[in-house]
Amino acid sequence: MITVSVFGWVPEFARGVVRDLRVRWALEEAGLTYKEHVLREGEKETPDYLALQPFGQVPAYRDDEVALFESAGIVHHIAQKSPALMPSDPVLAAQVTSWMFAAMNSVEPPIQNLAAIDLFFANEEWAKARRAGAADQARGRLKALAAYLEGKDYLVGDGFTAADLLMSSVLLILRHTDMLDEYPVLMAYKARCHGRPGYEKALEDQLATFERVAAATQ
Ligand SMILES: N[C@@H](CCC(=O)N[C@@H](CS)C(=O)NCC(=O)O)C(=O)O
Repeated sequence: MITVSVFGWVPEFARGVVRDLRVRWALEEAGLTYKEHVLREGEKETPDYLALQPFGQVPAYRDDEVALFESAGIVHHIAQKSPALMPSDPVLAAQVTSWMFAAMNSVEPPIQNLAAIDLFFANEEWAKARRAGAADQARGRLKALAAYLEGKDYLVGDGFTAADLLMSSVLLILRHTDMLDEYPVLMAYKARCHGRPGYEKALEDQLATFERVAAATQ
């Protein structure tokens, strides 16, 4: 049985972008069922949980063979089991893996940096001074990604892969801005990826958990 650790509560701005969404989505695409482990308050700091996720974050993942953390590492593990996420052709598979790292290492950091400025530090003087530079850095990556995706539906080959799952999840972090509107190619790409039933189900399930936990604690 596959288990994914998730939060039962997060602030409104984070609902629908918590990183267990990527894992839920990958499992939906792969057609694998899972159960949630909803962390109770304070559980993420316990030795048992830190043994699973050393940074006390979600998601953590467990199946009959391995216990894993880091959303991209987990998605990669799931993708190895599923042609819906990873092509069988070794050259294409290597390219997918490369793009998965690109999503995490080249695109997510400037986007996450901008989101942190906007969502956590907006009233700090240093954040106000830094915001324009951080936005420029994010735009630099978006511009390059849009140029690469021009004329393509997906990052690698002809079909959706784990690379698109991660890249479109990273673009979602910008939902509190209208920055993506500047790149119609990326808007269309994100809509293409997020129009998939697997994404919709994963999102619905993440949001349902917050509702269920809230109802149970009232
Ligand atoms: N690089 C990690 C980041 C995980 C992460 O940032 N998780 C957030 C939720 S989206 C979290 O658990 N935040 C609570 C905390 O850091 O204490 C991954 O992709 O799994």
